[in-house]
Amino acid sequence: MPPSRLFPEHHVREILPLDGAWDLYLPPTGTKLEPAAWHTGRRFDFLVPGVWEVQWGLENYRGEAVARRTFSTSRPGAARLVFHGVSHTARVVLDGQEVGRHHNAFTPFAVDCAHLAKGEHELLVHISNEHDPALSTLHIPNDYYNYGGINRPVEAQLLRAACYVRRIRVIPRRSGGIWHADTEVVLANLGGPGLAGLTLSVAGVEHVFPPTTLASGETALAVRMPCPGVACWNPEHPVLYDVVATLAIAGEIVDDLRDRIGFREVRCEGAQLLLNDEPIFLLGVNRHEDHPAFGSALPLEIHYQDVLAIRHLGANTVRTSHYPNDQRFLDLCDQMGLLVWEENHARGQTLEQMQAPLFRTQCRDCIEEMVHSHANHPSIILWGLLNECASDSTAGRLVYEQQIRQVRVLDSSRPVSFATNRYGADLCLDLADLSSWNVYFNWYQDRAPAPALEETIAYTDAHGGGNKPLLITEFGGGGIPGFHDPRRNPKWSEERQAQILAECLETFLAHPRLSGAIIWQFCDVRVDEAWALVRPRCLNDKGLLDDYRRPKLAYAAVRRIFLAHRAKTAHTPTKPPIS
Ligand code: ADA
Repeated sequence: MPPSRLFPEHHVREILPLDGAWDLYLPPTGTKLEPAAWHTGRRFDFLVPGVWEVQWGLENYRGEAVARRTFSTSRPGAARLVFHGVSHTARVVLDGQEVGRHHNAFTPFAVDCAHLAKGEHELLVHISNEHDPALSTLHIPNDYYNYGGINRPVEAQLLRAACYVRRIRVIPRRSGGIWHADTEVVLANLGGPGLAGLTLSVAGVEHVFPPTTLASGETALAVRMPCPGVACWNPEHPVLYDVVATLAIAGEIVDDLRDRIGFREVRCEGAQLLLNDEPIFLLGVNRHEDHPAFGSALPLEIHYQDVLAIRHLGANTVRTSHYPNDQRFLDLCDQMGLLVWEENHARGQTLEQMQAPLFRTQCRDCIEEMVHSHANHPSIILWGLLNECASDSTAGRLVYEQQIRQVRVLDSSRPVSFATNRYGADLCLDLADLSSWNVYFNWYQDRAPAPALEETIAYTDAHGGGNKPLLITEFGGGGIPGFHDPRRNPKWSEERQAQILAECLETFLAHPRLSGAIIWQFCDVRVDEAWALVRPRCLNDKGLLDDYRRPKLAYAAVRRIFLAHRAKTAHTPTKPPIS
């Protein structure tokens, strides 16, 4: 099993995991590392995936570093280096040559090498986690932490030929009473023209494409395949099927790629969100990828335990606030039946920040990488973008329009939304398929949930969000773990946090206009020090669990409400089993 997924993606392509022991070099002083003199820096032992903030002495380091390792290949030929996440800006140097650059901690990238010699290779990754708009407009001092390091797995892929299967895309569609798979396979050719034979198998049904001459670059082949007899994917029965593309050149199998899919459709009809034609209600939590022992480089075990905790809570949904998540977490959601709102990486950007030229291109790349790499996950039912950005200005609206259009072009099979807090001023509600509100009734705003919700609904319906599903995408309050004062019941106490969530949930779950309520947030997370004065302990402590995943009072309070709600709506297909 490759370290990056929960199942083998290849049987033919040879995978060399590059996780484990690396060296990390930091500047001898300051935060800038002279590119050619990295070896004169301070050396640390570094475990990949990992962030340098876990090192003693580097807990607060923000600057440049170089991660280095060597690896050996047993034969010469074409190869790929695949990085599932470098936080946050990377320059890749292989055997002394720069071979790739990437920005954004939360999306994968690959470097193709048309020829890699047999033997030992040196791999350097120049990394920065600096807050510098000239480098990254997406990583700003934020209400979560921008770590430094290689936060997701890395692998070298040894190809058997210059042509390989770059990606598979499957959109399940039901028509004429049976499921079909609308598939597209993208082949890449790093060499001269080649005659390729491609076989695609979807849920056991096979399609052989006519032989195709591959020019260099990308070639996309598409086919609609009927898949009779398959079972639907839903949270109660998250049935997954294999998709395998096998590539032959001159009759010899040279490459393969496997993925997993689920047969389900999501759409909005009037004010309802439908999963396989049935209305669903999202009972959810927002989750950051963060843990005090691992930073953003969560090991599989933490992803798994988080899914268990979310299911035990009685939730059926997780929102990947505020960036694309690790594939292994999405794999777990697929197979354990959690619904996912996945979003691009852009939180709380001002209009000025949104207008920086780099912001547009970096968002564009992030969206493309997110959709290309995650589109087959049946658990992802919604794409989100631009959380709490400037949707209250006409110039901001242009950015919303552009990004929503981009998502729809890349994927026509899922609704798109954005979470807004611009109550009374939002100019973009008409653009999205669903209206999604971040509200902090009884926390930032002393507004009782019931009347405040009515006002929010009336405002939404009058400003472009009428006749569309409506979600509450964030609500909650701070709770400092272990701070109890049931008598005075002050803000920041566990009692008050539980009370705020319970009052909001009772209102939200009873309201027929809503299609979901997603709590802020799953667990406490580290934030940037710029937020220190409104974030005790420099953590956003609105978690149901603390940062080490120990439940606060709110967890049990929410669980009671979620379970009671599920018991009342036992007929809906949205209940993952509770362990
Ligand atoms: C916002 C934002 C979250 C978090 C939250 C809070 O709604 O989307 O990232 O900052 O507020 O805790 O205030």
